[in-house]
Amino acid sequence: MSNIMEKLELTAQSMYCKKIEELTPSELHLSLGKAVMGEIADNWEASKAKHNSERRAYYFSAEFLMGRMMYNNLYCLGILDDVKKMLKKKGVDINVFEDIDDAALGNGGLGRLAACYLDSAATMEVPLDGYGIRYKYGLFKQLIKDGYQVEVADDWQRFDDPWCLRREDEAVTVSFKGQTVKAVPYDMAVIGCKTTNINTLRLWQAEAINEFDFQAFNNTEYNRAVQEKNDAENITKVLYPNDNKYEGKVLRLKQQYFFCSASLQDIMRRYKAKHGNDFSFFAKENAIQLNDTHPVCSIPELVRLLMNEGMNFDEAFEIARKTCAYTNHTVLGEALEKWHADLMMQVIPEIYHIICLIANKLQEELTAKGISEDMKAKMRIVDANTVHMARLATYAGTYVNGVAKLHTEILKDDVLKEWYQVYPERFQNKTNGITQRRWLGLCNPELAALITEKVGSDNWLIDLSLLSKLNDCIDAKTITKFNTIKKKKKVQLAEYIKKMDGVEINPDSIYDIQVKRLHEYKRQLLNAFSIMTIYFRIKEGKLPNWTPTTFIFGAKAAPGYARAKAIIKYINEIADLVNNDPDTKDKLKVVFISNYNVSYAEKIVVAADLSEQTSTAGLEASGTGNMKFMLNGALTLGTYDGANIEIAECAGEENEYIFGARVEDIERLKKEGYDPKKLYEANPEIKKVVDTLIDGTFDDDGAQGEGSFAELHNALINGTSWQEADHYFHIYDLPLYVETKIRANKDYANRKEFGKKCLINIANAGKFSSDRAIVEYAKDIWHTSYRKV
Ligand code: AZC
Repeated sequence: MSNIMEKLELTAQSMYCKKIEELTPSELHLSLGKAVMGEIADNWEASKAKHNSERRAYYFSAEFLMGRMMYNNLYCLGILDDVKKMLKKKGVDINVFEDIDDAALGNGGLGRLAACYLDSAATMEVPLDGYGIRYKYGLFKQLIKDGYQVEVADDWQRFDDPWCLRREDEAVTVSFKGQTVKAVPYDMAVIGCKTTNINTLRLWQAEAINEFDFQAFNNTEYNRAVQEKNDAENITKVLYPNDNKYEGKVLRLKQQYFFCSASLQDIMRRYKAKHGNDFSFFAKENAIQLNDTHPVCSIPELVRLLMNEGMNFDEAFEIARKTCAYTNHTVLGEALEKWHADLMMQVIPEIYHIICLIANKLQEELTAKGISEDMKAKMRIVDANTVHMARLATYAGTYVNGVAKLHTEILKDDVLKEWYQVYPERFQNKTNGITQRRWLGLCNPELAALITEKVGSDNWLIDLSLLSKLNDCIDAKTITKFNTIKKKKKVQLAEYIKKMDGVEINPDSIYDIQVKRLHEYKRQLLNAFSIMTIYFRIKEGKLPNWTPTTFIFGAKAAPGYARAKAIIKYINEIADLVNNDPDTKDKLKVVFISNYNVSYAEKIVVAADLSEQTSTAGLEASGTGNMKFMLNGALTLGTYDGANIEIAECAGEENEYIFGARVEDIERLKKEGYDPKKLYEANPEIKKVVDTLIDGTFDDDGAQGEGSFAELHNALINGTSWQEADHYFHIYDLPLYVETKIRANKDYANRKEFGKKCLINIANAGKFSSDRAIVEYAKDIWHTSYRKV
């Protein structure tokens, strides 16, 4: 420990000629980061050597949503409190690191899951390293202006990046048709908890081979002089800001191929250093997990690299097939990647050629198995000039997994139905998880201390199943302690919201929170409608015993997603109305916080009473926010969907607020012919609420029935040429949802009973640790070693 402070002093001195107390926050961040990196260097080297001597796995992901690293790293090293004290002695408040931006190299659930998995693998001593992209600009920052989302570039590296080591010596080249670039690795240490194990996240940055063309410069062609540099750097310039939506752009395909090729070359180099040109051990020593289809061009790329080593196609294919496994994260059609063959041919023709060979091989294999022509047609990897990446991944890999029980069932019965019929042994479920280090230990030290007291040790940090011990100590005293902690976290969140968004909220009100990406299927609009319903009822005196409630929203919309943006504006219009109406302003408060990200989430999930998880049944693959809320004692107000189902199974449905149509109901409604217009016309309360989109209640920027609110209204009631009315079943679920919300509101008044439910949720959250999930991957898919706790 004193070691760290000495190192810090030296770093501050040598880098800035300053004493610790004189450093600016960003200088302190860099110096302390460097000091920590120095401290862990030996363990990191030792871990690398160990992983290199055994079977190991790699997590390939276009996104790693790491969040802020400083607190987490100090926490996992077990020195956060000490560093805090030592800094305090120097008159420095450790909260200065709140000025440092998150590393937001991901969009939402999929990227954050990758980050939780790296954390868990390090702690569970699974030899797993991550491979991804070092975007210059991460996910945009969100401002809210006049109720609208405004996007600003996220230049996260402006604080420098002490956690990454640039490894120039291990750079490789990646070629596209007509362009060859350098891929430079940056290594980030992923520090385990209560272990000396440290894993690595290697992120690739694209750079030019020749940065500057002097000839062109001399000819006064200044743009051409730097053209190669710009063209290369553009590849890793920015993260595509889409969540659950595929964008078939050349640059995106380049990003994917770029990091896959670089990572595979890296793995091959390491392998060759051990075994030379004998590739017979490759699949025995390496497992590659493909995080969604974004890295699926790894399969043909691995085949290509092996063929370059002298292997024939069939041999190379067998190795690739035994090495790769694929995780699916969504059933939404618009998110399933399908690349246009022409585009692929234009960018990576050799890869396209290999995909065609794989596609033919599949057809031969299916013929040999006696599969019908009809089914074979449905399984084509290349069909009508389109490459189906999920099919490629399912065929050319060991396993395919869904991310919650229901989701895996839907893959088997629907999305990948034919595949399940032919290759049933390949399908697995791996319900998602979250790391309890960041999502409880670090963000809720007060609750963590209570848990440690009750469990008898802090071993829950590495074995979350120990939480079940809490089941035996849910007494009046513990409930009171829990309620006191919750109140404290609510006060802290109120202060933070005041500071960040300038809005005052009442910590004695219920905090009913929905934070996640904005998407129609997640149904933030349903939540908005429920608030309007309650607003009208309060005004009519129909809810005399309503406990004051603060509805908190946080959500980024993809910049090109017009409806999502309209929903943000609509929520902000509701906030304006209910927060200022004298009849309701003490009973309802609506806040749309801006720039929801990992660091904001750490303050939010700890303060929630109700966790809104309102997706249309069958559409949210799992959800992981739901788990973060549960672990911190919020009750789920949600549909029977994704991991909500398993949450309710673990904690008991009587301890959650589950509402609405289930998958079977949705199927039935679709079959019968769902008619939202009829429901809307028959129910004056629904009509009044939905019509606030068009009746002048709200200002859609003077659009008066012609703008984005009217478009939302029309999509709900009439549908469009490309989508049936109310595709996401808002109108059907609204009355059920409102009644459930009112029931939760009533229940909250009984503080003891409600607190008891919260504690039961915490006690039964053990399953949702990403430690459990990562060990399942290690056992069932990768067959690597792991820690026995
Ligand atoms: C998300 C799913 O929507 C979410 O339900 C799941 O919890 C999460 O992955 C982790 O598995 N999917 C995505 O973020 N998908 C894309 C393509 O962005």
